[in-house]
Amino acid sequence: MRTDVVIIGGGPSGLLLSQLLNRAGVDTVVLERASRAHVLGRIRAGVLEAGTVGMLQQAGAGDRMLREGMPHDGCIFSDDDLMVRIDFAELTGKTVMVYGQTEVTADLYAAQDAIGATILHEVSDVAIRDADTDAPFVAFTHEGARKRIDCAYVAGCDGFHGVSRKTIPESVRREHERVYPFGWLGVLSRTPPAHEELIYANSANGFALASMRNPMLSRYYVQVPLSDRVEDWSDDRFWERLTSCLPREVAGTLVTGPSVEKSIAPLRSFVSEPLRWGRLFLVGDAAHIVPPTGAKGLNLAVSDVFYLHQALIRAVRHGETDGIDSYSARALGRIWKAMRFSWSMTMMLHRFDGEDSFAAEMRKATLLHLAQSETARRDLAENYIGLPF
Ligand code: FAS
Ligand code: PHB
Repeated sequence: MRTDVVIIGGGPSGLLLSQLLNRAGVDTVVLERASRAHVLGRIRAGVLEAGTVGMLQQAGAGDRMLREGMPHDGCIFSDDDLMVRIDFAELTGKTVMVYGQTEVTADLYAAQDAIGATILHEVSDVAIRDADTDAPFVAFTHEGARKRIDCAYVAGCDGFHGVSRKTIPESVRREHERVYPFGWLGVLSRTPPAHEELIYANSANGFALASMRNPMLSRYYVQVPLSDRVEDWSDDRFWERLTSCLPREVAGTLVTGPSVEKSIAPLRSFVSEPLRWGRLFLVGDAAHIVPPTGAKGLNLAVSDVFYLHQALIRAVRHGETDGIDSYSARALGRIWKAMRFSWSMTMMLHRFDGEDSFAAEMRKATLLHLAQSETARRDLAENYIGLPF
């Protein structure tokens, strides 16, 4: 087989890149390790930046999002009972879209099917070969047979545990990491959301987030020690902790119910540089991980796709390499700013075991300053709704 671009990974970044390239006349093959059902069963991000909304529309995969998604003008930060509203619309003129990554992935699969894109599921033993030459290829096993695809370029959209990043020699890679000493226990429940907007709650009992998917599907998170396992948390224990973290005026009207999904995600900040090695390009979680505190993970993957799809179209269709030559530096410029925002939000809102009273007072002062300074609220809003591509 031969194609223009082999895309490793059929998550949101791989599917979006495939959709944009094919619509521009660049042929692709997507290689996905899991089954389509498994990919579609994942529950992850919930907030889309304005740039992401635009990219999905540009890809022809935005219609259901515009019908069923919930535009949000603001969100709340709370410190025990103090509630501070960040008015995105007033402070930046922009809003965000609350629409689950699960739905984004389903819409991208539907759009890919509509154009007859090639997506091979349940592939294994993917190996990227000769990426540092002008004739790269990808070997893999599919339906019991070992296969090979020759291509012009390879896009590594295979997430943190994929093969793409590790294909770049360690001597070339520069990795930066911060692993946080806690995780998020997430619950999905068929109950009305605690509040009409998201609440990021700092409290004496740690961090909690009240989010949603639709008017009868709520998504909640509480901070838990890394040593905790999902089986340590009954629904009752979860609701009790969430209630203890939310402001009393919200907790008092919280509707609880059985969890339909419950999982623990560790938190880390991670960047691997450069994003390019020869004809291999890293995209999304394959290159970087952010703590979900800033709602940046999925959105950062989309901005990588914004830069790379333009670059690959210029290279494949017009033989111009300026875009691929500048991709890594351009994408990293935005990645580091989103990395900083996600890190600062995580430090502002989480209790660290063994922290002293000074750290707790710093958190309180940060939230109080947010309440009293429009400049501080505008800075947070500009980062939350998404910095320009
Ligand atoms: P993905 O990891 O989504 O997709 C990579 C794909 O590559 C997967 O389908 C995988 O099966 C496939 N793959 C891996 N290795 C392969 C191989 N060797 N060969 C072929 N295919 C391979 N972000 C937020 O903004 N908010 C959140 O609340 C949030 N919660 C999250 C919770 C969890 C548990 C996780 C893991 C992530 C969360 N994220 C969140 C971040 C998440 O949304 C990612 O940023 C987003 O999925 C990035 O998309 P991709 O880069 O496509 O990577
Ligand atoms: C979610 O709804 O899953 C969500 C929303 C905002 C975040 C993280 C997760 O910052």
